[in-house]
Amino acid sequence: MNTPDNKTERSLEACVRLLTADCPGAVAVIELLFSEQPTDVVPFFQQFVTLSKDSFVPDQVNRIVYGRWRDEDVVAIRAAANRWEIHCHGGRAAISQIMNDLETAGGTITDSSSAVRRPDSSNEDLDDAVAERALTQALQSCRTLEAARWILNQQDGRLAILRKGLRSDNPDTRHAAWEIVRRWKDFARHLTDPFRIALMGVPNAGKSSLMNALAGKQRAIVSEIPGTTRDVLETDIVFNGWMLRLADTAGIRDSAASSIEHSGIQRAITMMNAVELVCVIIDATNPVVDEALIRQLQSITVPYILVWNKSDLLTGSETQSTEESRTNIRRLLTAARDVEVSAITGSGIEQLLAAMTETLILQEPENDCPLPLRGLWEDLAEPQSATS
Ligand SMILES: Nc1nc2c(ncn2[C@@H]2O[C@H](COP(=O)(O)OP(=O)(O)OP(=O)(O)O)[C@@H](O)[C@H]2O)c(=O)[nH]1
Ligand SMILES: [Mg+2]
Repeated sequence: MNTPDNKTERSLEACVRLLTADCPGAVAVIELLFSEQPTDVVPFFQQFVTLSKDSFVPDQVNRIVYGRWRDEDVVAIRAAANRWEIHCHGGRAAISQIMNDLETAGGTITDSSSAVRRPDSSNEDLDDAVAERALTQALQSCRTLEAARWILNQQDGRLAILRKGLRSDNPDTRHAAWEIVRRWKDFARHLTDPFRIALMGVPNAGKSSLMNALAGKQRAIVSEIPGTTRDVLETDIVFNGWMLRLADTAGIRDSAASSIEHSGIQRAITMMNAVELVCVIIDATNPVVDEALIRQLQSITVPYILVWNKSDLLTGSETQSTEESRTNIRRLLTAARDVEVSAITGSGIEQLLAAMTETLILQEPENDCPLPLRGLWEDLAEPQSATS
């Protein structure tokens, strides 16, 4: 392969900018903005990159080509006539290698926050600028490869079209665009923000043990003494490309042993309004859910899952009263899902994670759907009815 060491003399008249966050991530995107449409872009890239000859079609905008930059796999995209994007591994070494090479070749490194908005822009230009900024910010904030893929898929101009649609004078166009925002804004938000999930239940049900099992590490203190967890303790995990922020909470019971435990219970109940999913953890060998928690669950719109923990202790011949307690809980609580797990053996943990994400994400958008990323639409006035 060619390397910068045997490169031809060629000065790069382009600005080089890191579009993704200046910290380690799954992928990084480096923008190469030529001052004018380059004519000899193939030899330029060949200084650095081994590309499949057949795949390299420099005249085509939005053409994706795969190659290697020294030892790093890269994807290069001609995003516009004079604008290229190089997607590489998000580690610091890969980013600085490529940026250094481009700077050595004559490129000017510019700040990632440099403005994309020109002061004399028309509304149309502004839509393009807002769309580009929303895309850049989403890329900088996402933390998983899957989220980065969803976001990168948006860079074919569809966001600017969506933005124009939201402001369109044509009521049908405007309505269709706002429908996309209503339908997919939560999905789009969670490409960068974690879903928040509370683990709740009576003391000793195994909430902290389950949090540790889900996180794969000893994050929370576990003990056989009821009332061990006093405060909300959060930890982030990733499942199937989705970020989940789990909150372990104080066990809910009427007879709090201290004012500290009582405060913890109040915080746990308040937490229910701040999350998008509640996992009700129940000791399957002694199925109890506190009445206060049952009342809360019956009154909120947040979905919940019943998680029957300590399945490793089930013998298959539980007493009649255990069975009746289970049936009674299922009768009182209309859960989105019902999962049996063991925080100790790990059995059912995968199913619980799948149940969480399936409850949180009921549907995924089509591949060609524009996503209402943060910053793209919030400043616009949403019409009140379908005909407005
Ligand atoms: N056999 C078995 N024991 C479990 C399981 N999960 C938790 N335990 C045990 O149950 C006891 C209580 O576990 P914790 O995780 O501290 O329970 P908690 O719900 O967080 O309790 P509080 O913080 O007091 O509300 C500990 O002795 C755990 O080892 C399980 O799946 N199987
Ligand atoms: Mg606990």
